[in-house]
Amino acid sequence: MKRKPIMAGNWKMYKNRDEALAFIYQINEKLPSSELVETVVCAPAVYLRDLVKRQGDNLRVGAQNMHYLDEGAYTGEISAGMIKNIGVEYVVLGHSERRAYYNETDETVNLKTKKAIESDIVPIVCVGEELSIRENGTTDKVVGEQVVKAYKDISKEDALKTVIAYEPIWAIGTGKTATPQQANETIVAIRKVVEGLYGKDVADRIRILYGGSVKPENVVELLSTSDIDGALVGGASLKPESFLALAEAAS
Ligand code: G2H
Repeated sequence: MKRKPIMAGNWKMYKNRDEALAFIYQINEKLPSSELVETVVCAPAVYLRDLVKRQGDNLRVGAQNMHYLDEGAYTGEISAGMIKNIGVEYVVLGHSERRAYYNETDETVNLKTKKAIESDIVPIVCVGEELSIRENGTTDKVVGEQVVKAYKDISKEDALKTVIAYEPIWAIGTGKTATPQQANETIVAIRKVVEGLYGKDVADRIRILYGGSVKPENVVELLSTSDIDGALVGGASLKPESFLALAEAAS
């Protein structure tokens, strides 16, 4: 089954406005066709509108988080409606940094995933294990449970509107990449869990990305595996030339 690859940059809390705009101008014309790869930049919220206005045909913009409610007295939060309204088309949900520092749980990831789907925003649902889990051999079980909880009460049709990102926590920003075999094996296991929930057709069609110290030097090998459909990239997505090389490799 041929799945369209996705190359998504996650800028986290980096870049000032000038740098963000310069980045877009530098990559817009050079990106591979969106018919070959979906290229997405997930930027800090304050730049989203500026980036959407300047995105070229082959680039899309994503947020890094959103609330699961439509509105309310939630100081500092941003709703799905707000980001949709300014043209944002993707959102990263359940990133391990949000799980670790901002009380994101499997339950809130599920609520946010449902709200993103309802708002016609593509959720990039992150799952991943800590080093101790990898070492005690329960990765597939732990990551599988995260997937099951994230997709609770989500229909088959809606599940197909989502993207999963497998990001082993021990490989994030550490320079340690899971080997292509390790990453692919866990992604195969995630696909099995999806098959258990929704059947083989959905499991064959849903896109599952790898994230964790992906860079131009290792992306080709990662993407040449059977089940890795692209990458969610932090550090290496910050430099235009490096992000272009990643998008090119995925095309
Ligand atoms: C994992 C990844 C992006 P990095 O967090 O989501 O970051 O590529 O810097 O490990």
